[in-house]
Amino acid sequence: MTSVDLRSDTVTRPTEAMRQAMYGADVGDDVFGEDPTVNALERRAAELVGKEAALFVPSGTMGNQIAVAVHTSPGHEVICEEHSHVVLYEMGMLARFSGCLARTVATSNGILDWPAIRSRVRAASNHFRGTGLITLENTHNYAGGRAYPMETLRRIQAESSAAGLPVHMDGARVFHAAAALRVELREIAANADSLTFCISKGLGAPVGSLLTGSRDFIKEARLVRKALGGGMRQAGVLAAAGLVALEQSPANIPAAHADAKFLATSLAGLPGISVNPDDVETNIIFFDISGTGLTNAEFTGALRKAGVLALGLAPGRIRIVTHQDVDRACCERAVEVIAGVCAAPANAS
Ligand code: TLP
Repeated sequence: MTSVDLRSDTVTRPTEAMRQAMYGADVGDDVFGEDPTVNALERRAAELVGKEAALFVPSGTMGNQIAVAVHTSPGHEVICEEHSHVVLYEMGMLARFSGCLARTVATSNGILDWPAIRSRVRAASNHFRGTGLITLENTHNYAGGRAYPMETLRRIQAESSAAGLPVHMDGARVFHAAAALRVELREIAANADSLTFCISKGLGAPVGSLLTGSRDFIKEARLVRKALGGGMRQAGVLAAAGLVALEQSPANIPAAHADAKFLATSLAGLPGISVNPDDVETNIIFFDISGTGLTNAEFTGALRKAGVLALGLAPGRIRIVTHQDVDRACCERAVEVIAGVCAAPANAS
């Protein structure tokens, strides 16, 4: 029996339709701008989010870090939530590549609001370079897939543009935010100057992300992508899967959200586990296992032996993520396995 892989929504395999599209993709050299399938994907991405242009990049990390580099200059301060991907999980590139300083803001749920952002904004002076960029993560991974409320986003947009500060949105899972809030992607994207979204997270494509923004921003971003070694040549074979993902996969997101609620509700009743199902808005669930007396490695190791994969992301904190390669039956199996480990933790340690 194959494992139920809930470690991330990055683990999905390309669908048959994606594989067919990849096989038949028309390609050219994208560094010369001559790959028709990459060009089609970039046009479609820009259209979907309502921006002038888009750039196909190998990963969400590269999309975010190119955006930071284009929006800022060395010495700038970047305001971000303290557990955001851009600051904690991107190999220190904010400092390493763009020479920027992260000004983090602690929140209870991953969501920044304007008063919290304003408390970190600094105009340049003789003593410091000042704020160069605000980044927002939507949905917020480490906060358990939280989506920014639209009114919070609109206020940030209005105030930041009045202050002349650019906003970059790490929308790795912005399709999930749009589905949860029942709004169009472009309504969310309108509140950021640039936005990265991933076709390989929850949308089933094997590789890639799209960085979107104004025509001038993307022109500059293309040069930074090349500097990072992200010029992918005949990348149309990958873009072809991306076009199918954009067409077909958003329809699968509501089921992934319903599965996540099902998982959280089921786990909430288990001994030793603490999780609030009301906190689960999209496809990411974090739960606390301190009450089982097991370490993350013991807990995930016992699950793995029984064919369920989960990720320990902080001491006592386990993450599971639903996606289009798992269905309700898989989730039921995962609950059974987790229940078994909670009922007899001594067998796992
Ligand atoms: N996140 C991965 C891990 O790095 C934690 C995951 O499994 O969730 N922004 C956000 C909000 C992300 O969650 C991720 C990936 C990225 C950016 C980076 O994307 P990649 O992995 O394509 O560089």
